[in-house]
Amino acid sequence: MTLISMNTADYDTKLEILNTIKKWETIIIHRHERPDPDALGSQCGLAELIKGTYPDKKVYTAGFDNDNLAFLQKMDPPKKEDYADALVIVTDTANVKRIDGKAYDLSENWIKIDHHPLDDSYGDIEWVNTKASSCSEMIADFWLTFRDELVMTTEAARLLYAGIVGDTNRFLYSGTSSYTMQISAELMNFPFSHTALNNKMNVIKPPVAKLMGYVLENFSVNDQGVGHIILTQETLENMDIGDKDTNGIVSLPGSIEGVKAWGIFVQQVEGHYRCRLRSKGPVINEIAKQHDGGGHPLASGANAKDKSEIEQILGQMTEAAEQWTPEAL
Ligand SMILES: [Mn+2]
Repeated sequence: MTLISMNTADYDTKLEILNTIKKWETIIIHRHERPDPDALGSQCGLAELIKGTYPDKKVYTAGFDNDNLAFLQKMDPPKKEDYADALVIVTDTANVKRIDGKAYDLSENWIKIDHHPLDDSYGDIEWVNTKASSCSEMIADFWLTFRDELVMTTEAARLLYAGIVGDTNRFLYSGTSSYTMQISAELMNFPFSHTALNNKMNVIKPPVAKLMGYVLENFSVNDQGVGHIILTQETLENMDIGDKDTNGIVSLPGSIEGVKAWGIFVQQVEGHYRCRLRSKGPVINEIAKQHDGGGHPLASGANAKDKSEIEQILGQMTEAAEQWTPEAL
């Protein structure tokens, strides 16, 4: 049986995107700063899908390279003058402020493809599907919608699969649907090694392993099930850890008994704290929005200027945790 898209609600938008892609010779794809596998997977996976289908088009990928994710793809950046006559597509990015590679505004023609709750409207065409587990799932769904026309390649399939695995934390998070599994099965039919890819994605550097130990040892949880840890610059320096290495520990506290929601507060070189908020049910993105951030209901980012703002965020999370009743099994 050949799977076709199960997402019929967005058909008109997807068709409009396909027709727009057809019209342009030069296409530049952006994604958010500090990329994760889904940002890179959706960005580079879409680039490969377009190149596989239309070999004559020039397709660029913009943004800074993240060495930790070099096994996915390196950027193929455009020159400034390429924007003069180009279509810009931004994947996995809720607001303009977070777009990586700042030349994006040099084009007048934009498409946004994203699965975050609608925060900042931008783009001439905006395709937002908050039910999708990942933006990579949306790109794969786009392929399935027009599978007679679009050519999926092994490299595109590998990238999109990595994005889905990344954003679902290996199909564990609530965003994982039966459709996510069906799409992933379709991608797995291509001859890349998903085992090798999964192994790469699971690798942690020795300093990160030490940081995991530190987090588990020093993590505190209040009576309402809200946990937190503050990682100061001094702690990070002692462990030879940079802010981007802290990605690997964010989901760690979720498996501790009784934890409903938690925050990892990472002090930045300038002194303020980057806040990574996670939850198993209590909604936290509304809280994140009040502190210079945003994101998904159960996974958000914010910024706190000092420890008293961290206290305030934890207070609000505690209130949300008190109001929350866990789902029955
Ligand atoms: Mn994503």
